[in-house]
Amino acid sequence: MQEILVFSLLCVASGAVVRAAEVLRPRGIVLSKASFYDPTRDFSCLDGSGTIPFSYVNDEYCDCQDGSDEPGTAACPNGFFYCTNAGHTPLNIPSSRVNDGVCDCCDASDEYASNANCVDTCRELGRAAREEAAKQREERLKGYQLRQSMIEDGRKKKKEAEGKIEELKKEKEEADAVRSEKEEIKKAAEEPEKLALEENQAFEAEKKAEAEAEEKRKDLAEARTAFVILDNNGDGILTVGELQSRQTFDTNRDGQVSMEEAKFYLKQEDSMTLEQFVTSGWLMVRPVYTMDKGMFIPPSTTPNPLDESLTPPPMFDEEDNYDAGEEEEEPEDFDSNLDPEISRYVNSRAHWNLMSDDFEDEAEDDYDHEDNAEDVAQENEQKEEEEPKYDEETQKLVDAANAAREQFDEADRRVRDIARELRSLEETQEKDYGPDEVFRILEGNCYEYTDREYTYRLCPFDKAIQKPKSGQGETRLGQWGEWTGPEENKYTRMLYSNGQACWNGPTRSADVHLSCGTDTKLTGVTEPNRCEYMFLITTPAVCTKPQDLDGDESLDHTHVEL
Ligand code: MAN
Repeated sequence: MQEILVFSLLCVASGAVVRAAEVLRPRGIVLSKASFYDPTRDFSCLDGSGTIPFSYVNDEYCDCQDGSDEPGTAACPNGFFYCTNAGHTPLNIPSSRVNDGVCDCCDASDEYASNANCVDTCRELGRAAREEAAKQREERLKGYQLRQSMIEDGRKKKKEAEGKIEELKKEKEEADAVRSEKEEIKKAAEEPEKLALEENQAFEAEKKAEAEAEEKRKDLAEARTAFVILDNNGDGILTVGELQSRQTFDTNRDGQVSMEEAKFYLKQEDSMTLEQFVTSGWLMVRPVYTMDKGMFIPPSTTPNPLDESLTPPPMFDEEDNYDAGEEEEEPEDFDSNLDPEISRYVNSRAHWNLMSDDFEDEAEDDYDHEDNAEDVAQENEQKEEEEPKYDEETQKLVDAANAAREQFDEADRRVRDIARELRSLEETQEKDYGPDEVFRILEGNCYEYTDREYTYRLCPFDKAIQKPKSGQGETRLGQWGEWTGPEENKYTRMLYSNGQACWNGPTRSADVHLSCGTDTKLTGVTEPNRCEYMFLITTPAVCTKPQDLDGDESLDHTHVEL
C-alpha cells in the first residue's frame, strides 16, 4: 500500500531545533529526491529501467531493478531506506533492515510496522555527537595552532643549520690551511730523520753482521774444541768407539752407549774427520755439548780451537775407554795444568751423578734459573728504556719528527672532525621535513610505546627500534626512508626500511601513520605481517585547519604561545 508521509525538515542552529519546512514524499526517501516521487504522475524507476503507476511505489513489491520504487519497504534486495534522523545525522540503511525488528535509525523510522518498540533518541545522540565534534574541533584547532609554531621552529632550525654550515665551511678552510702547514713542517722534519735512520739502520746491520760472524767463529771454535776432546786418540778421526766411551751419549740412560746411540751423533757414519764433524756431526753433538760441557774430557794440553791445521794430541788410548761409572763413584779433580775452563767442566761433570740424583736440588736449580731469567728480562727492559735507541744526533731528529707528526695528526683530526659535522648537517639539509619544515623539529627526539612484550622507539628521520621488555639487545626495525602517504596526503605516512633481516624472511620495516593530535606521541605499534610493523603516531604537525576556519589567514601566521 502506498503511503505518503509528511516529513519535517529540522534545522539545528546553536542547539535550538527549528521547524523549517514540510515536504510530502514517500517513506524512506531523501528530501533531495522527493521531486521524483510525484503522486499525480506515473513513477519512472530512477535507473530508467521502467515506468510504473505511482500506486506501485512502496507497495511491498519490487518493480524497479534499482529498488527505487520500494524506498520504504524491504521488498527490493538492493534498495536503500533513508532515515531523516532529525536532530542527528541522516542515514541510508539497506532496505532489508526495514521492519526487521532491529532499531537502525535513531528516529525509529525504519521500524514503523514492527514490534521493536524503537524510540526516537536522535536529539540526545545528536547532542552528544555535536559535543564530541566540538571537542575534536577544539583539539584540531589547538593542534593546528601548535603546527604553526612547529613551522616557525622548523624554519628557525633550518636557518641555524645553514648558518652553522657556513661557519663550519670557513672553519674547515682554516683547518685545511693549518693542516697543510703542519704537513710541510712534518715533511721537512721527516726528511733528515729518514736519512739518519737509514744510516743508523746500516750501522746496526753492520754491527749485527759482525756479531753473527763472531758467533759463527765461536761456534766453529767450539766445534773444533769438542772434536779435539772427543777424538780420544788424537788421530784426527772421530770414531763411533770414541763416542761410546762418553757416557753423555747414553741417550736412553741404560748405563751404556750403544752403537746406535753413538752413530746417531755421527749421522749414521762410522767415523768423521774434523771437517766432516764441523759441517755435519757438530749439529748433532752441539746440543749435548752445550748442555753438558762437563761431560767432555779435555785433552791434556789445550789446543787453539781456531787453528784449523791442528791435530789434537792423544789423550786416551782407543782401548782405554773412559769409565763413567768409576768416575761417578770417585770424582777427582783434573790436573791443574788444564785450561781452567775445561777443568771446571770436568770437575762439575765429576759431581754430575750426585747432583742429578737429587731431584729437589735440580728443581730448585730450575726455579732459580726461571727467577734469574725474569730478572734478566726486567733488567733488559729497563736498559732499553734508559738507553737511548739512537745516537744523540739521530734521537734529536726523531724527537723533532715525532713532535711534527703529532702536530700534523692533531691538525688532521680537526679537519676530519669538522668535515664529519659538516657532512651530517648537510645531510639533514637534504632531508624532506615536509611542507614549511613542519616536521624538522621532530628530528633528534625519540618516542616510545610499550606493549606486553616490547618497547618500541621511533626517532623520526633516523630509525625505528624494538626492544624486548625482558632481556637485552635491540632490534633495528628500519632506517629513515621516505614519505609514503597518498599523493594528496603524502606527509601522513613514513617508511623506515632496511632493518634487521627477519629469520627466513625480508628485512624488517616500519610503516608510520601520522594523525592529528596536540602532542607528538607514539600511540600504538602492531605487527600486521611478520617483521612488518605499523606505528601510529599523533602530532600537531599533521593537524589541518578546522573547515569552518578555512580562509582565516590570521591562524596561519600568528605565532601562538601555548
Ligand atoms: C623477533 C621480533 C618479532 C618478530 C620475530 C621474527 O622475535 O622482532 O617482532 O616477529 O623476531 O622472527
